[in-house]
Amino acid sequence: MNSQMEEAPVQESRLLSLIQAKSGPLTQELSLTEGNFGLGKVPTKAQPDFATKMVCGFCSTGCSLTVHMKEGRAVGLTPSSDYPVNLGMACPKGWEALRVLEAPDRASQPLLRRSKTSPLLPCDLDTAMTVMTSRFKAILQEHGDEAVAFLSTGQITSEEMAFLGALTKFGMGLVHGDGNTRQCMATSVAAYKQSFGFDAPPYTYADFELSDVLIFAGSNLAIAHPILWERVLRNPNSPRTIVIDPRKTETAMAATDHVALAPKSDLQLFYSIAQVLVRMGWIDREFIDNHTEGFDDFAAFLADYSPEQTAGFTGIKAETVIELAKTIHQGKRVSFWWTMGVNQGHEATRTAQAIINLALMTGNIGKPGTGANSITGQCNAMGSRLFSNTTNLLGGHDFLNPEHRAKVAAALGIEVERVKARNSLAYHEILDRIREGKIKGLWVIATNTAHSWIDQRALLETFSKLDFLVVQDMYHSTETARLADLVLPAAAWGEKEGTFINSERRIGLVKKVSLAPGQALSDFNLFKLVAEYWGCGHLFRAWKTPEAVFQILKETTRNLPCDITGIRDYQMLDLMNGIQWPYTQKDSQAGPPTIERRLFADRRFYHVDGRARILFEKPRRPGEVPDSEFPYWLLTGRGTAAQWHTQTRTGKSEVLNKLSPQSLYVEINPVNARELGIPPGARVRVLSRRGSVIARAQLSHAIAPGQIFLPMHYAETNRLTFSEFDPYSKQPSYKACAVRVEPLAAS
Ligand SMILES: Nc1nc2c(c(=O)[nH]1)N[C@H]1C(S)=C(S)[C@@H](COP(=O)(O)OP(=O)(O)OC[C@H]3O[C@@H](n4cnc5c(=O)[nH]c(N)nc54)[C@H](O)[C@@H]3O)O[C@H]1N2
Ligand SMILES: Nc1nc2c(c(=O)[nH]1)N[C@H]1C(S)=C(S)[C@@H](COP(=O)(O)OP(=O)(O)OC[C@H]3O[C@@H](n4cnc5c(=O)[nH]c(N)nc54)[C@H](O)[C@@H]3O)O[C@H]1N2
Ligand code: SF4
Ligand SMILES: [Mo]
Repeated sequence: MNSQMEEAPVQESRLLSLIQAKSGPLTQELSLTEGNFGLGKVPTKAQPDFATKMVCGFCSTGCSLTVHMKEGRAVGLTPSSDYPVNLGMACPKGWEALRVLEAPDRASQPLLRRSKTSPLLPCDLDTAMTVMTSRFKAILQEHGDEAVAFLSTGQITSEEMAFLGALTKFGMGLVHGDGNTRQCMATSVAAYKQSFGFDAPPYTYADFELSDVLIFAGSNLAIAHPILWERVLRNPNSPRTIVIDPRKTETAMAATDHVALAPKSDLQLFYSIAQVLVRMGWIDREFIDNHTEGFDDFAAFLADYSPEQTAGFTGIKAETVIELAKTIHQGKRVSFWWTMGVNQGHEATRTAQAIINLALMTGNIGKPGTGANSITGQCNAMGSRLFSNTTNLLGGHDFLNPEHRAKVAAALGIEVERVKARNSLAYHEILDRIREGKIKGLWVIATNTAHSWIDQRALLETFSKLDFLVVQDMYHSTETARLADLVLPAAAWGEKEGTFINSERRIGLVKKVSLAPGQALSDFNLFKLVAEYWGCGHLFRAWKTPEAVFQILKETTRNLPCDITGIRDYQMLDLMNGIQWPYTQKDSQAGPPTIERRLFADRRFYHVDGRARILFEKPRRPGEVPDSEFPYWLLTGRGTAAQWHTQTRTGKSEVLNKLSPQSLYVEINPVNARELGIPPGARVRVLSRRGSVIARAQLSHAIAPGQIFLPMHYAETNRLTFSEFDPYSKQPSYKACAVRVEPLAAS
């Protein structure tokens, strides 16, 4: 190993300088100055202090944070008061966003394991790139183009996602790559595509304040999207807020109504609500006749789902269902919102569509305060849905459609033959192929699979089959990075520029306000390096900067529902406080974008005939349900507004750690605790057919008897979960499996 290289800043390497000459700067320098929006100029210490706005890098709410710069460095932040999303508010994670960049376990140099039994040791970037490209090439040569795959994320910029997708698929010739958005948003994507003809969440955040009835299904908004919950609280109409969740969550406690249904009984519940609406004639016949397809079959199907028939399964009394239907009928502006309680399920796509059907049949769509509204999770989940080039071709196109391939190739200026007419496998199918020994090389970017994937025992066994695992992360200490053969050190949010798309389709800007440690490079620059070392750098000569890529991505959206050809450049995004898609070139000729826009105001959906589809299917039982051996339902999800997922970032903040428990706890109903002889705070063992974990008992009436809840922020939780997937979206069903609880001797 070359120790000089280890010390040397990136820009001093001769090889890297040569690459920069070809592919644009890889520099570590800050380029942000007042007035240039982070684009190009080098600041000096003499420069006056200033503040600059950028979008938060945690959740999909997409709050704007004003970062305060002193002598060219970020010294603090405050929530931006003039941004239409957060209106001066931020949650604890946002406030701590700069702090987590400073952690001692930041990946600051590449780490390489020279043999399967050696430890990970520092190496220089040249070695890292040479080893990575030669190992992957050797695997491809021996086993074919399906033998190397990647797993990416909803947490890097759209420009980076697009670079990764284009590099791997058009440059390196890979076929398979999926992202952690499979764990999260795949159901919404499948549901919207089938129902509306395009993956199109229709709402704008103002709808939270305009509804008079808001229904939240499987969403703990107060914890997972606290600023959106604040928007609900600002609603001046004294709205009915109805939370459909087996647990009495923080959101349910604050809502006007809580419908505590049995886990995974949503589909039956929504069908019974629909049944009442039809039976009572509480439907919008004009809207149904003119703008939908499939209603009559649905109405006939519903005969078997009266509230009396479903009550035994859902645990919800017929009167409550009738009351719910009546509330929807009487509401003037009814909005339906859903998140992971719906998306993560064995029949998730049909459940999401059962919600969409309620909005369609009552005409609650396309108008202020209405909609069938899926809320996304990660800061750029929506960006990954459009631009990750994994299961969709760039821009929301289809790999299997020759016209789409030609259009995207033209927008990118590459030969169309490079765009293979092959769809990627989904996440769990990639893992299956690894298990079968068919995929031997894997590149993991900005996701912590070895904590967040379902059924960890199987996952770890699967990963051990890999010949070569590359993990690209901002920390070298993540559960997944520790398994890697090569760790690539990534710059983080705040250390790079690009765009994110939030839940309401608003494209916002992130900026480089801080320097990445050591040799860490932005994912964008790491992709550039891989392209050069692979020998396909010539394809990306125009991809010099994130903004140059943004211009290319704009072109891929032309004439699609997500057309953003009217957005001039980053500066326009900055000045307009983000812009929602669509915003076409034609729109831009009519004037600047309005601050809030929703879809379907014209009642036209994206299927060729302009009609939405009403889709339904007979409910099924989940693959695992409680029995005498494992008598409890295990629910999982977010435990606190202060922690983010696998805690790699938020776990580094002293403040956030004070706001949340440091080790695994299990919520258990006091009645069950008494039966099991478990006093408050006692240590218990939770067992499923796949493993066991130890947790502290937190007794709470928020969890129903017969159910327990484990937060996903602790690595242990997914040792218990059961691999089952929705057949359409292939999203894991994280929120339902069977477990047993045993008291442990006092400690
Ligand atoms: N603080 C914080 N905020 C976050 C995140 C984070 O890690 N921390 N992550 C972000 C991401 S990526 C996402 S996807 C979102 C997730 O946001 P949410 O989906 O709101 O969060 P979860 O807690 O995963 O799940 C929501 C609820 O689903 C319920 N649930 C479980 N099973 C069922 C069921 O069968 N039916 C119904 N109706 N409900 C059920 C759970 O009890 C839980 O309260 O949060 C985002 N925001
Ligand atoms: N049991 C259970 N499991 C779940 C869920 C559940 O509800 N229950 N929810 C699922 C859901 S919805 C989601 S979204 C997933 C989330 O699962 P993950 O994606 O695995 O969780 P994160 O902790 O967000 O991992 C992101 C990783 O990227 C790194 N990172 C952050 N920024 C950057 C960057 O700019 N560049 C690079 N290269 N790395 C970066 C972080 O350090 C971290 O290691 O978990 C899923 N798992
Ligand atoms: S609500 Fe989400 S986007 Fe807003 S500050 Fe918190 S984590 Fe960031
Ligand atoms: Mo998510």
